Amino acid sequence: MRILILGGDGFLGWPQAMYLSQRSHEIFILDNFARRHFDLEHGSNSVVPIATLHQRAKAWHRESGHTIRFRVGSAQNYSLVAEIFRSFQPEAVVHFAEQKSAPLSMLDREHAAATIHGNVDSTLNILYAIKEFAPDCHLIKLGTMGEYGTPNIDIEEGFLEVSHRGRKDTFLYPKNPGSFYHLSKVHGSYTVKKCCDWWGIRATELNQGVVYGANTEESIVPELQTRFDYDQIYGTALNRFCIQAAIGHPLTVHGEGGQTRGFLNLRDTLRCVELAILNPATPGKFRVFNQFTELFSIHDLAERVSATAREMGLKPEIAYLPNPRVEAEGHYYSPKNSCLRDLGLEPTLLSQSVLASLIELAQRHRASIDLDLIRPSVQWNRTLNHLHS
Ligand code: USQ
Repeated sequence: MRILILGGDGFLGWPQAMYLSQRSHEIFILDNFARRHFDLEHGSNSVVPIATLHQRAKAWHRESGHTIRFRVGSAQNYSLVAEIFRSFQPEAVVHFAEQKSAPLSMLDREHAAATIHGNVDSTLNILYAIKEFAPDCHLIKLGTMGEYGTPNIDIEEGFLEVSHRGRKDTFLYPKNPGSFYHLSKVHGSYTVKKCCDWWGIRATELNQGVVYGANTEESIVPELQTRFDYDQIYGTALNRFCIQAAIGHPLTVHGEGGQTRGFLNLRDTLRCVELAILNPATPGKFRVFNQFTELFSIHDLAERVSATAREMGLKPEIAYLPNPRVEAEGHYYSPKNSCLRDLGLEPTLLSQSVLASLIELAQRHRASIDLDLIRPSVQWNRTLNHLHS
C-alpha cells in the first residue's frame, strides 16, 4: 500500500516507517523536525544519539534495500499537504504530526496555544486533503487514553451507550482531558468523527497509552535507532524511570504514585498501526481502538524498575515528589482494549528483560544525560513557568 506518515521522523514515526517499509509498503514521510528544533532550542537531547532523517533514509536503503521517501515541511501548511496527497495518492495516512507533550502544553499560554493550534490545524488539513484528493484514503489518527481521564466507570472503546429517561443513544465516550495537549486531542477526535459523518471519510483513532521501549526489529544499526527521551518535557514515565535507575538518579514519582495508566511496548504500537491499516474502516466510519496492553500504577512501575535495577547490582532510590500535575492519584481505572486483540495483536508484556535492556541502553549512553533536565518543574496550576527553573 502507499502509506503517508506525517511526523515520520519522531519517536514513533521513524520506527513505524521502517516497520511498514520492511513489509513492502511504499512509504512517504512528511516531517518538519519540530521535535529536533525543541532540543536545539532548549539544550535537550535523546539519550541515544540519533541520525538525521537524511542519514536514516540512506542507512535504511543500505540495510534493507527498501526506499523511504520524505519531504521536510509542516502538516500545518495546507498547500504542501495538498500537493503530497495529490501526487502520492496515499491509500492510508498515519498522523503522528502533533505536539505530544502534556507538560509542554501546560508550560505557559504561548505553549498551550501553540499546542492547540498546531494539533487542530494539522488534523483539519489532513481531513480536507483526503476529501479533496484521496477520498478513499484511510486515516489512522493517534489519539490518547488521556482523553478519557480517570472516570469512575469502565472506559469503553470510543463510544458509550447512554440510557436516559427511558430512551437510549450512543455518544462519543465522555472526555475529561488531563492537559491542554490532551484537550487538543479531544478536539481532534470530534473533528475526525464529524468529517467521517459529513464527508464519508474512513478513519481509525488509536487511543494510545504511554509507550515505552527504544529498540525495534528494524533498528539494526545505530543510524536507525529512534530517540530515547529522559527530560521532564518529552520523557515519559517508564522510559524515564529506567534511565534514572541507570544513572543513579532517584526515580521521580509524582505524588504517591497511585495514578494508573495503560502502557504498551513500542513494538506493539507498530503492530497496532499495521493492524488498523490492514483492516480499514469502511467509508463514513469513525472507529476508536484503545491501544495499550497492560495497566500499571506509577508506584508499581517504579517498584518494578527498582527491583530489576537491584538485580543488576545498582542501588535505585524512589523519590515521591510533590505532584506537579493536577490529577487523581487514587482512582478506579478499568479501560477496555479488546478491538486490537481481536484483530490479532499479541502483546509484548513488560518483563524484567525488557526493563534490563532499557536500563543497559541508558547505562551505555549515560555520558549524554544532563541531570538538570530531569526534575519536573512544569506545574499544572501555575500559568507562567520556565523550563529550567
Ligand atoms: N509521571 C511520574 N513521574 C515522571 C513522569 C510521569 O510520576 O517522571 C506520571 C504522571 O504524573 C502521570 C503518568 O506518570 O500520572 C504518565 O505521565 P507521562 O509523562 O508518562 O505521560 P503523559 O504526560 O500522560 O503523556 C504521554 C505521552 C502522550 C500520550 C500519553 C498517553 O507524552 O503523547 O498521549 O502518554 S496517556 O498517558 O494514556 O494519555
